[in-house]
Amino acid sequence: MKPVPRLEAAEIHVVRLPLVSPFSTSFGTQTHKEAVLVCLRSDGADGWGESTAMPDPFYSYETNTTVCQILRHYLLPALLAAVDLTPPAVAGLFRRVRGHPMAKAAAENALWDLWSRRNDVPLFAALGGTARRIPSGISIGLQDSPERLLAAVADACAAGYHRVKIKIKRGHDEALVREVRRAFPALPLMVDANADYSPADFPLLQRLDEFNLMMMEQPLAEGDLFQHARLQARLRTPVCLDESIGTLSDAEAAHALGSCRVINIKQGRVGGLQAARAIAAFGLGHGLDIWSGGMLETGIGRAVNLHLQTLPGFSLPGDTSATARYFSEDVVDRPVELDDDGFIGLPPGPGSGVTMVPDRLRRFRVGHEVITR
Ligand code: OSB
Ligand code: MG
Repeated sequence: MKPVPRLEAAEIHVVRLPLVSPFSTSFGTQTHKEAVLVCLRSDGADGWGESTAMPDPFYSYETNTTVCQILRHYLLPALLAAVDLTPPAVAGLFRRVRGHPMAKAAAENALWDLWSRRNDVPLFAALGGTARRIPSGISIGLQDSPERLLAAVADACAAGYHRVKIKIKRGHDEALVREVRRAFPALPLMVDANADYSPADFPLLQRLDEFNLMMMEQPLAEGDLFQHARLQARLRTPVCLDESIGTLSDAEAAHALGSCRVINIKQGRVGGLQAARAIAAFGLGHGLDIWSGGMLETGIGRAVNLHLQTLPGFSLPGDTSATARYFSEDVVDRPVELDDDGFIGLPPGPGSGVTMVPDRLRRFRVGHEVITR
């Protein structure tokens, strides 16, 4: 790939957007989306990236505070100092920093966007993907009552989502899944536990086999590939790993151990698009189903997730749903919408295809800093 002209400046913006409705998982409830955005500038062009970290270390150890600190002191200075910078070279420049994949992904995403805008190609083409419409999927948070859950699933079906994921946690599982399955016998349905269960719960998790779920996402602890393998051996339902897969070697180990049959790739969780692409290629070559997760991203990260899903290996609908489910106003245009048949078109034009709206950025912004050479 052709290098971008030397970067002139890098900016960190922290935005906080109210969610249209609260989103609850086994680890907590979010009423707002607070995200760290990175803007890279070179020769009159801008590239934007978004971190998938949250304010609290409940999904992963990173927080928006650690993301800002790692970007400010290590990652953005490394990009500003680099000559002959290309997106695939970023992972090498960042290698010295241990961990912090969400900080790395935000910076790398911004460079992919900048590179493809400067070269007047859509992001999917820069990544080597094939233009196609992306099948939508939806992740429905824990609800206050079974009636509300059934209503939310009915809404999702009416909107045309290709598959429905519902969150479960200890004590809010078997009976809920039974009711949803009874009301929607043919629905492509799956559950996500966000690591809430332990090996003591194997009997319960085995009873979920009865409901013909597409998969069971991250039932056990993040670091526990061994117990996931023991569980998968006892289940007919495929296990899908989310939190457990931080690197390509995690995917290799999970496959070798038989810990899962499916991987939810979040490009933020694995350190960016280059790493996500490598894991998708591994999945394709080894019979693992792969799909793209989501982290309630603003339009910046949501567009990246759509482009990512044009790559070979993304065999199942992901968690990319319509912007209006999350935000009444986003920081970028245009919002993601579903076609009549539940597909999502790629944002048109070069780069990620979405455009920052400066007035909205200013209104939602709770932090801003400029890093110079
Ligand atoms: O486990 O996939 C998850 C949101 C925040 C943190 C973790 C998860 C999720 C989702 C929502 O399931 C996916 C989305 O709608 O973006
Ligand atoms: Mg998950």
